[in-house]
Amino acid sequence: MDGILAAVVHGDFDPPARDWPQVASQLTPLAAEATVEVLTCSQPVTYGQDFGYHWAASDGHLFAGCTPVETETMTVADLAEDLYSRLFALIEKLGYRHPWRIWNMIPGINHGDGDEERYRLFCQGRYRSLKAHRPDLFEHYPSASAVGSRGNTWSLYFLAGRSLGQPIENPKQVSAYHYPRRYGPTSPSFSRAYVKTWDTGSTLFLSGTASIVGHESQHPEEVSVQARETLDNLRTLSATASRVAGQNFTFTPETSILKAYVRRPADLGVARKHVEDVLGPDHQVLYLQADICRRELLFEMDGAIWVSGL
Ligand code: 3EB
Repeated sequence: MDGILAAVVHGDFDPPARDWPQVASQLTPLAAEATVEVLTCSQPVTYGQDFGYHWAASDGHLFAGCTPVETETMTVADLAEDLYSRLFALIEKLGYRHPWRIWNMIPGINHGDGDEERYRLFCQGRYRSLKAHRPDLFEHYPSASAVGSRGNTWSLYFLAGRSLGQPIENPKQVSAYHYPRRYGPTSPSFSRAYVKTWDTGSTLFLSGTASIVGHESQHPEEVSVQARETLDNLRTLSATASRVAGQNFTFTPETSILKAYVRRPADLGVARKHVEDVLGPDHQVLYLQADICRRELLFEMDGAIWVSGL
């Protein structure tokens, strides 16, 4: 099959069976009943299932995803470790050893107090798996998002390839993998962004980006200013990536896609107004209800920018 790599389904929609992976994000769109993200590809694609993941592979890259239901038999950290260990086994087996971009949707991400918060336990499990299987990725992590879903089903999907890309950090933010102890016993294993360049162009993957400066959350409980700070961080990231990679990554409706994660559905209007003030009204942004990995954060965005024709 030439053309479709995968579909990521947001919201209440059960697509008819297809050859390609169809992964439910477990998140609900705020401005539509359901939205399907279709990942396309200009090369022939083959499909399969291994280690609990549905995958799609072209010559250049691999997509895979899984949506395990959480049961009481495993702790959050053990489940995260298991998902990542199977991810590493899969990319090893298929020969796409370099993860570029990972999305993690974690049920009840803010449940539990202090170091027992589920996000912190997730970070521990992810780190344990990295340490066991891929210490070469330390501080050379893929781009990622980790947000909270409702219900008891996880969603983890990713893109990987046969060659390395370039991790990018945000000079305005402490690298997440250097966050101080107060955010948890194991700092989060992701890079702020990741550039992948090949023959026909270059893609900048932007990690989940929130209203954090240094390592501290800014403007707690104020969604409007959090949106501004988030967009400012995204702009700093795209400028940094452009300099590092010698590319011109810009946010235009033709060259970028964005998702916005909004914790409280009632904040959609305010969040959207601030996004449109900065990006203009023509930019397509997919608004999803999601919990954010720190309780005081109400808003986060991620996305990608591409440049074609090198
Ligand atoms: C932050 O900047 C917000 O643990 O993989 C953003 C993106 C966040 C990815 C992850 C967490 C992750 O710390 C949270």
